[in-house]
Amino acid sequence: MSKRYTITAALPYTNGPIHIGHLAGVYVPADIYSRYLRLTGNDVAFICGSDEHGVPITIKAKNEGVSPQDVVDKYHAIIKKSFEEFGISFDNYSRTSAKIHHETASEFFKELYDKGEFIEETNEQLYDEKANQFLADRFVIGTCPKCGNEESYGDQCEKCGTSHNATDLINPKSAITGNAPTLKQTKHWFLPLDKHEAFLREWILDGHKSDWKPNVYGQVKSWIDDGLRPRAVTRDLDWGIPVPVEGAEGKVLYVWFDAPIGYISSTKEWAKQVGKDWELYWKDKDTKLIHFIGKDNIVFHCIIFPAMLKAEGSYILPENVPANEFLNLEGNKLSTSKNWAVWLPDYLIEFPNQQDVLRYALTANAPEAKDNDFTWKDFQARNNNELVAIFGNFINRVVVLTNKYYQGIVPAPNAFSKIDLETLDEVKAFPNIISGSIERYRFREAQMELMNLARLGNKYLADEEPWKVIKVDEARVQTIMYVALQIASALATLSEPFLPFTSSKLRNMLNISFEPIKMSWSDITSKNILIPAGHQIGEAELLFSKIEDDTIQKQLDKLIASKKANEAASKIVEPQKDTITFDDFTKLDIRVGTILEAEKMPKAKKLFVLKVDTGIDVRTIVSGIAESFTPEEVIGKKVTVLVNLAPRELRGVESQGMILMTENQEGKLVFVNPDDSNTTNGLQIS
Ligand code: B3M
Ligand code: ZN
Repeated sequence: MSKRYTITAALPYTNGPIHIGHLAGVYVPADIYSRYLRLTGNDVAFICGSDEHGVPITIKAKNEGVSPQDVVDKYHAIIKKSFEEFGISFDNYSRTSAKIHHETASEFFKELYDKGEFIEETNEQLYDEKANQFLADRFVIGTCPKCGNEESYGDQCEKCGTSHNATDLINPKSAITGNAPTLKQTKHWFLPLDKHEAFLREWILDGHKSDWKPNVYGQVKSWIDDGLRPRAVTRDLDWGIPVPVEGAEGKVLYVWFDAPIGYISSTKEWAKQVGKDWELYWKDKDTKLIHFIGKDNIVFHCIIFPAMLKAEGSYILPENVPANEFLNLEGNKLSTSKNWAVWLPDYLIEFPNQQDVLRYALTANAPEAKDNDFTWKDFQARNNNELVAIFGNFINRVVVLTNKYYQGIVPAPNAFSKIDLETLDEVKAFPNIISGSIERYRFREAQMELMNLARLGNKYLADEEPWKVIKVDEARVQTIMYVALQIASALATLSEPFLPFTSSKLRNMLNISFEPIKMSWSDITSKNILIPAGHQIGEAELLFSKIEDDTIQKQLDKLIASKKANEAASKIVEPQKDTITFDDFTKLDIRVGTILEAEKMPKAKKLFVLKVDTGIDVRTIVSGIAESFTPEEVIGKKVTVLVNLAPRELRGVESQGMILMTENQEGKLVFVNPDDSNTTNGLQIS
């Protein structure tokens, strides 16, 4: 039975292009699901848009010396294009800077405000005196009170997923100036999540224990069990949607308040364009609302947004929130700032027209239940061993042989053998198998089954060997090719959600569209004939081509270059110390000395006890160089010695001076050597 679905995919922050992690985690699964639902006759609104507010965008604009609007204009265009290029079949891709969104979000806030759903409170928030700014969200970094991650943001810890208030952070630091913030009074509006706790418990913890993914359910449960507290939904920032009430000058809506409303405004925008009623997609209880998101978005979609919808009162709640875990790249976390990523625009330059290969590899390795790793070797293997060797090979043989033997006309079958009948029966089972997996959000499994259908076809041809039989039994070959063509035709339909470009090419080749030989998912099971005898197919076209080792090596080299650049960039050059006067300097009595003896100080890893001939005397100096040198390496060495440093006792030994050391470019401790100059950094006294 046809149903109505509103399917949303997380709105990407518009501060950079999209990479494979985004595609694998959210957009490809959401697209597979939406395409599948359309193909099975449902009414689908697949909704997304750019998330253009929030601190990440402001920070990017600051770093680049441009306005936040410049940043979002640039990346909105890039991201939108990438989605189109990769066949992500949104019904609408909007943006949160659109007028319709500002209006929708403002009205939503006003509605809750008028209903008394907010707490208005003036309290102390973190403030950066130097930057003259309140610090919220990504403007502040500190230790997560829950898991101890030292790099938690003000609103959320990316390590444990907890969402908190900025004032909860331990040792907070401004991300703008690095300073410790002070506290300053300011007024904000809070959504009292505690008030919605009972409803959330019942709706999710009791109602969705078995149908929500365990990773999602678990995170939500732990959050609710920790106790819900009021959350500020406004911010003291100048980029965002102005808070639409009196006395809120200079304040905007918290990005996580306005962004999910973006799903609603994007649906409105779409409905207007196509002449539909948007409210059916958000307010009719027969509509199924599904949010596809990444794991760091769970609490916002499972707790905060539903609490907002519930407080408003007229909206439906999500039926499911299938969040994926993270995808890593070659063993390391994907990172925009470290350029450890495969960006979609770059991919298409290297692999033009090979969107389906990436979609396939990402789905085959999707981080559905745990974090997973993308490797270029696996990508190559998936392409060469599966798409080329199985799917492509099967289709190519079918189309080439049909053209060769029958001028491209589907032959009429003769008597079916047992194998033929079993094979045709097996084909009929695939739609249900694949549906079952897709409907449980198991897209890897679903795609594996699709490939199993291609495997079935490939094996059938390899076993029946029409290219041999043709010499002895032409009538039999007609039947073999007829059966093979039915499999090819089933593949054309069933591959559509996963490999839309391939499916379209294949339908062209077989000269079938979904019209006029109307083929839907269930026809494969219910009809005996998918492509009839007498139907004219087209010429063979290559669906996939082999990816060579050197192409893969090129991608790996790119990553190695990123790694090297990161290592170079992460070397911190200590800033110059405060200026000293010449008089200060002349107070130092520096002499050339020779190390006569060196012994490790017992129970002190770093210390040597040295006997040094200073030219004035032979004295004892304790030096912290024992981790960088052996005694043998330093005995006999000419060194620079500060001789008039006040004596100091170190572990019971009086040190009467100091050996001057510094670090070279590789960060290695070296002597300030009177004979040569292998020193580069500022003088450091060891
Ligand atoms: N922009 C977060 C993200 O890109 C955020 C999602 C919003 S969905 C309403 O991770
Ligand atoms: Zn944490």
